[in-house]
Amino acid sequence: MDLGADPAALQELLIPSASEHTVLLTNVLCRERRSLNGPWKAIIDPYDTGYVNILGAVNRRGFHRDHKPRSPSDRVEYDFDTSMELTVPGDWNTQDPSLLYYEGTVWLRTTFEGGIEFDRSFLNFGAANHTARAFLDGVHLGTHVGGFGQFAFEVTDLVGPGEHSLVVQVNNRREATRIPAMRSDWWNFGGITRSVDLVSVPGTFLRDAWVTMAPDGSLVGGATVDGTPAHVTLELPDLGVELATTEPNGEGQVDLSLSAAAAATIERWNPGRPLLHQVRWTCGSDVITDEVGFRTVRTEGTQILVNDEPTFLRGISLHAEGPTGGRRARGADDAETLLGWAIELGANFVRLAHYQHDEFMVKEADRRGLLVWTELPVYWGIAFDDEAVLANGLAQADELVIRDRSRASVVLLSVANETLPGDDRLRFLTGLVDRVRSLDATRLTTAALLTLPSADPEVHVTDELGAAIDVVAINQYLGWYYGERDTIAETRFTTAFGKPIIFSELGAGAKHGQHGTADEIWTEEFQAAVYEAQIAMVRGQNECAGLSPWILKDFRTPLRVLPGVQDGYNRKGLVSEEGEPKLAFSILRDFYREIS
Ligand code: GCB
Repeated sequence: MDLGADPAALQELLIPSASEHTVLLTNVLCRERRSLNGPWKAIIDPYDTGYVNILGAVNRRGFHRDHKPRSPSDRVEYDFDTSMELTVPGDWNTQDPSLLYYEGTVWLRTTFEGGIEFDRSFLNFGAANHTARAFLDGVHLGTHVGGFGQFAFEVTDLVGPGEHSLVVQVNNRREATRIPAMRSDWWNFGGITRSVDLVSVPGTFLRDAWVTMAPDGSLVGGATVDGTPAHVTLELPDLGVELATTEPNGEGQVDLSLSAAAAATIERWNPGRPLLHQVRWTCGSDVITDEVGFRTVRTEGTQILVNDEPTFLRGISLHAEGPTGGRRARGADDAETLLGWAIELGANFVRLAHYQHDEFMVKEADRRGLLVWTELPVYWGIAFDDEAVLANGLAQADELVIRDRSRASVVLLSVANETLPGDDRLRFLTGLVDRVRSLDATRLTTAALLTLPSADPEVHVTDELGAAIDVVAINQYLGWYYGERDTIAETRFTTAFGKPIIFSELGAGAKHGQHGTADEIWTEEFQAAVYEAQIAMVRGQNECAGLSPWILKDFRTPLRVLPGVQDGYNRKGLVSEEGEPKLAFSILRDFYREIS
């Protein structure tokens, strides 16, 4: 190919725009697996020279080959072995000061010993932001596009005895046709940000298996058999339940159900009182054991009902940022600390914004009895008129929903945050809502809607997306971006939809340790006063079914540049980026204690 003859084809070769050869495995944390986490070797490649040569063709000695010189005169202009190290999982931005603002390509390499006792093997990635192309011993495995979803590649025929080189090209450049797109109020952490595992399974295995409780109290679920068609059984040993399925359909899928009458004796999982039952899936020699809770969730008029009880969502929003150090969150320990803070706050609900979080978070929420909102990164400035963007949005929706279908904690599935009304946007987002519902009809759909300043004490939300979703979520910043603080208490939010309203965002910025009067911006007192006024408003707002103020912890963002105050952090946290509580933490905690 002549370099420059077809710039679009060249660009596609440099950084692919669509996923290829990926598999979505669920229940990975319940499976036999070998962790490939740890120090990986890394080469920074801002000009994307690692894969494609100057003639526009794949470089036969490119970085993906992890090539070594064959003789003393052999010219190889890279060497993973002597290159820098980056820890996986981890964002690259906070591991090396020169990478803090880096947006581009980094090549990461690990080596591991092959020789697997099981019949089939998959390399599973918890997430890599944003586009990841993987190579095993130079063989192209495939590509994943989307910074927060889980993906795997089958490597059964490639992991024989001996040492193997796994190279992953990760690119986190912002693009107008990615989701999220060019601008977001959080750090564009690049890298392999969640665990990498070599997962071993029998020849025929359950690629996916899930069970949950539907709004009518019945159990529904399903499984996907990969391999020779075989029967699947689901046992709930402590409940004496055993369900066997029919033969899988042409796609290997089976459905499962247990009537509400038969499921009536199952003791429920409740927010604050989590109860998990052992669940065992069997398909031939493949056995998966998990702990699953059962609860119903539905709406009735303007209320949200959990186990048929009206339940007010005492929530808080979270980014996937670790408890300290302003880095990407990862693993079970971060999940335990972050959700522990939410529980200290008196929360029964967390909004996991603005993209899918680590699976450890929802597992921990199941264990701690927290209700969860999960969310797609469909955020400011998406190219709603682009079919390829919609295709990627649908793929990200599949990943968001399918991974967590057995999690009792997950009750709300959000398709978007603050998108401007318009025909293309409505078509795009209703497409996502339909897809989410087709994958899982047992949970509630939502989207965080933008509300704009209004002089009127009654804010009437008319966004037509409200007709398509189950719960109308409202982001509003009265007392911060607009509105007088002393008029917040009497403000009323209404909608034309007769559905529950939750305030998915509200808040104000404060620098931890900065004190003054409630009229001095950036002080803890100012932030606390906004919370007091907002709480007064919530008390008087009959249709309100809950809130998830913005946000638990100060988080890194390039949008916040005020020296000495923001220094690259959004300061709306109830705790600082190092976990120190601000005054507003106790204001919200006291309110939650009072109403719980
Ligand atoms: C919003 C966004 C959130 C921002 C927040 C803010 O409306 O949804 O991502 O971080 O406001 O602090 O302005």
